[in-house]
Amino acid sequence: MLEGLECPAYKAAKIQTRPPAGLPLQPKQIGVTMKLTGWAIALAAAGLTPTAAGATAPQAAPPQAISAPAATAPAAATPAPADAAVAATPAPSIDYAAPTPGIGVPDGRKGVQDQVTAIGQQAADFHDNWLLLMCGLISIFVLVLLAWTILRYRRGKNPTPSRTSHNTLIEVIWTLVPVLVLVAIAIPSIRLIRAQYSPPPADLTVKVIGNQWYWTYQYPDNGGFEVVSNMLKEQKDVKPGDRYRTDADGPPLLAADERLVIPAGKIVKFIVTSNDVIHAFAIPAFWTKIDANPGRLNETWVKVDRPGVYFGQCSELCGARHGYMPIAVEVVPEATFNAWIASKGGTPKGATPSAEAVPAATAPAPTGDNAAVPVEGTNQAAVAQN
Ligand SMILES: [Cu+2]
Repeated sequence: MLEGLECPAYKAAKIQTRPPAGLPLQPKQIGVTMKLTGWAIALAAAGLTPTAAGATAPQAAPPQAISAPAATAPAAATPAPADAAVAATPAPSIDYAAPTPGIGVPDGRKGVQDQVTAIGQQAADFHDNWLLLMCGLISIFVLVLLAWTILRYRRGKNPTPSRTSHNTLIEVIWTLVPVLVLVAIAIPSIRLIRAQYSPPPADLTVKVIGNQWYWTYQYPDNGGFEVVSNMLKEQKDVKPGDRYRTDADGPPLLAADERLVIPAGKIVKFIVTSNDVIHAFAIPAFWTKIDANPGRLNETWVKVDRPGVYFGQCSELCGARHGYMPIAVEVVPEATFNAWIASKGGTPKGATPSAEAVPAATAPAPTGDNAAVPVEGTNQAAVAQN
């Protein structure tokens, strides 16, 4: 839908702001890029009237063509379905687990998802049992006070209003009580922020990179291999023989062809950055949300004890296909994690790379559909369609 609304000025600005491949952005360039992006957004907003949308729609490619390249690029690189390609890698791959309904997946319930990290539980408790309680009590108090004033002091009941203008006791109360309310909110908030931003030493570091419009996950502790993760499309949207989403992969718009796999019970540090525009790495069940900025490394961490699949999404408006860059995290026991690493050509942390693992780790392309080749394919396809 959004693609059709993209105005030519926005497209032109996006092409201008894309840095040349291989050149890191300098601070000055980032400033210029942000300025141009700002103008582009303003121009895009100006063009988002129904008339403008109608006028630009015919220039846009048909929906299938737009949604096609990202997810089919890996399949195009390897004509066989992705499952077959994974099976052909040197070490045995792991079977991805099916998601558990209601855990790590939105299921229509209101409120925050069930939290699976200690910080998430602390934060959800603070929100549900303290913030909401205080909001409720304050709202009821104000409502009752208002109703009482309206009824008791209406003109019919109180024809001669009092001319009292000061009351020291009440003034002290209505100054002190809000201060106490703020202190009662600030203390647990600051405690929570301190816990979030002072991570314990990491057992594993994963570099998370946002791209328009997919994620790449690098494992520097495990030989530096990279996983490219694209959204899985529905069966009706793919060519016959290409991989499509099934319920075992996850819900529509959240299932990804490759998952971010991490070991259970370990401190995992995520270094988050971007290759193009600002994205955001967010997984609701972990209480994790952090911006992926080009030219910057942001850091967050999780420790998940429960093995399972947890879904998130890019949470920063990053362009036409912003809604199609899900994050699928699979938490597995350590043995399974090591098997998965080996299947991707990596090595367990601290282990000396074996003779066979070295070339695979330094040149991930031969490992098949998830390696460097689809990055180019996907990116170029995405650029070409704009
Ligand atoms: Cu994004």
